[in-house]
Amino acid sequence: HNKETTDGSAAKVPAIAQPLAEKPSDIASNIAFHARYSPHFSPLKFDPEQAYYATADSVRDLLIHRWNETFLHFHKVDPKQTYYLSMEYLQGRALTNAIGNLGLSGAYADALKKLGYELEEIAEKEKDAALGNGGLGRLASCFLDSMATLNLPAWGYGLRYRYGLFKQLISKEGQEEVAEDWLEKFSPWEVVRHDVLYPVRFFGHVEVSPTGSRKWVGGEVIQALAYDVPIPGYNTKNTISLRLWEAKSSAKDFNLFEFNEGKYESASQLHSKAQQICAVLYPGDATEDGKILRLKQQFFLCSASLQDIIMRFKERREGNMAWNWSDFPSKVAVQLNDTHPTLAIPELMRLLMDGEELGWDEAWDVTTRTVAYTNHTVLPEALEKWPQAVMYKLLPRHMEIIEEIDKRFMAMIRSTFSSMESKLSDMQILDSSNPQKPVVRMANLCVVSSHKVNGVAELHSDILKADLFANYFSIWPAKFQNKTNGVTPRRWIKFCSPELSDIITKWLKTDGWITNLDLLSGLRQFADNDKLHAEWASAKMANKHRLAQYVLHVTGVSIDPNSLFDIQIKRIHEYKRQLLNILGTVYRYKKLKEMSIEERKKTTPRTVMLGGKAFATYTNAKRIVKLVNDVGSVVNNDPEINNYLKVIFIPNYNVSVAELLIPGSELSQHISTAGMEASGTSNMKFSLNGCLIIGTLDGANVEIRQEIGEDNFFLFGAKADEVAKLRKDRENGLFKPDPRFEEAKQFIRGGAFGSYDYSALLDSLEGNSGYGRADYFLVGYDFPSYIEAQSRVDEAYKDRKRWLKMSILSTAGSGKFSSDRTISQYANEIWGIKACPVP
Ligand code: CRA
Repeated sequence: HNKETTDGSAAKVPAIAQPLAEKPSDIASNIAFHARYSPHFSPLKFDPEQAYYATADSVRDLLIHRWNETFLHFHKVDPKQTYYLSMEYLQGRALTNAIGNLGLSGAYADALKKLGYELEEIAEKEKDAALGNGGLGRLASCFLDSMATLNLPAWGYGLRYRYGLFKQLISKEGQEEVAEDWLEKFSPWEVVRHDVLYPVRFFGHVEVSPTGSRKWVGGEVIQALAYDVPIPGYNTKNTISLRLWEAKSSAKDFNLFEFNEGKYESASQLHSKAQQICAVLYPGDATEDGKILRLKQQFFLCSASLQDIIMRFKERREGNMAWNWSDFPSKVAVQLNDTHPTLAIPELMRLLMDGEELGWDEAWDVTTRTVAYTNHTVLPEALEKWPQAVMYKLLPRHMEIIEEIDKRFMAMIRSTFSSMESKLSDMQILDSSNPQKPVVRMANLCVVSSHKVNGVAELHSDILKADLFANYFSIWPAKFQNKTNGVTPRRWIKFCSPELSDIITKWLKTDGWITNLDLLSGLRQFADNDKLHAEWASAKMANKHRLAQYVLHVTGVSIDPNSLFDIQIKRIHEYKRQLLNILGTVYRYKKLKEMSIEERKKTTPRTVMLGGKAFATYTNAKRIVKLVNDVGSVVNNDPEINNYLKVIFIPNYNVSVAELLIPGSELSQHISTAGMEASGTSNMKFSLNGCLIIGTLDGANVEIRQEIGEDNFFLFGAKADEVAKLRKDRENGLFKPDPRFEEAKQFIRGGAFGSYDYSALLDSLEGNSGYGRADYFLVGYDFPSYIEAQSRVDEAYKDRKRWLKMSILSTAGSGKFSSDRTISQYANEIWGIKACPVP
């Protein structure tokens, strides 16, 4: 195989004896080889877990081979590259995805059969890599898949958290969090790069030289060590990198003298400080210490990544005397995934000015042409504001730079847009309006310093322009764009629903839709076809059976695959209104109780499933989790009702659970208060899998409804532009609650679901809410139209032909929501990068 190492320098590498297997028999011997020679396991055993690791190792050989070729090719061609900076990646499992992207699913399944195993059984041994919280992190992972598949020269950068998102246990008390040890044994998908190591400084002070140049010195210095995860594209050789940084202290930071004197803790102080940085995803930031740690994480990601980017930029210019720093933006695009990596802006300025000796104007020009920012939320609590005092302490030089950016920005407004002067206090980066607690507004820093700013769905981008960033939009209209989110069709239909995928391929007479999702529209012409209906229904039913088995396994409750499977899975948040769902379900239960047996028999049986994690300190979200579980305990054990309704809380929702739930769903709920869900991405996955949506006109729902047709979407609720007035009315006592809403709440308050006191949760929906913002999320206002939309769902489900047609049309209309489309738009309209396929 040494002939395959294309680059001349690699010719020194001796021939590789171990074959890169692609045929089942070779793969089987390759897996056996890894099982035998892996240092991690006893050679006498070949249990499913060992089979997983050995299989992963054999896939890894293939990936590393392609990865090296990709890297060498990019190095040779030297195209402009995108660097995606994100504090979160929700990668989930890698094995099925990697094998599928390599086009080797069948070969691996056959090989494992020879060894006595089913591929699915082996794949389940893998732990989810959950280095993210929710949609934003999963989006980043879908983007990587699309970048690789589209052959784009791109890298992902993130942090290698020791513990990812917590594991959720459900007990009588509700949610419990325990650390999720995704690295318990090891991850076969990461390669540590011992030679890729950068120093990252914290604290210290700024030193001014006699010539006036400034330098950041002192403080503590932690090393950033690279761990690379290969990201294979689908049906291409291109395999790109997700580079995750780990924090390390160096041996010289270990005080052997102190240690020998018995001062163990102080001897290894920096070691434990380094360990803290990447210990957990998103530590709580309510305390001063927590804030510093979170800020340290953010800066650690930004500094290490930029040093790496600059190093690569310089390396590729070696031997070329004519290069100039102003070329940097024609080789490098940096995308900030929300404000979390905002510090990349002052860090790039610092590296260019203090390190490379550029003047302010040149550094500013390079920085602003390089960096672009994506906003993912308009929720005020998620718009980061760091106390200036904390920033001065941790990053003194960066604060100087931020102050200068702010000063120059204000001067520019005064001189060029004098009519905006009255808005300056809103637009400023530094907000000192509260002298007790002056802060840095990270979103403002991003907008001022980026060449492009985008929202993640049309409605959300419009809200940014009209509301959150309206002042900036008036001076820089061309800066603002929309990039509607998307999801990768590989993971989210091809691999998680192979039966349905095969049917689609058969009817479209091509599998081209997997990389050109618009082709799905070709299914429209068959939407009434009885043969397709039969195939479609049987694939859906198989997925429902698989899901029912899983539910039985994790909850002990058996559910009926002939009932309507109704699913809401996402982070638990008041704005996402799981409470509306459960109140609606409680109302349904009460009505069923009141019916005669004959009447009940005419209803549409439903299985309502909810899943999602609540942030550990978010009390109301945790109460919602408990309420769902309590309602489930009563309903599922009520012999009169449990043939017509079941309520299931799916524990520990994560990427691989989603891969089971979504293909098996028929109705999914995307019911946020209009204007609050920036996009949503699971809505796209459901609709792609032929699941119908009940939803509000919010986020990407708006575009999904446009694409699949109004008749195929169960719409209800207030519109985004009505929300402000409805809240005002509510505060002014003008809201008259629907009796059905009162009835549902009363039923819970009366103790129908146990003795737990839900008044604190339910009071948040009343005029007497402790927040002074009664029913801020308009659950009461939207309740009647929600109940009515649910009745329309029940009716539609009774008409099988109609339902199947709607289901097919949902899939047929989902072409727009491929992350391939989203990423092509970023590539063309923001990054200016082109495909660079490995020959
Ligand atoms: N919570 C939005 O709320 C959106 C994703 C990805 C979110 C979702 O509506 O689909 O981003 N916002 O764009 C966010 O994380 C910091 O803001 C999300 O995942």
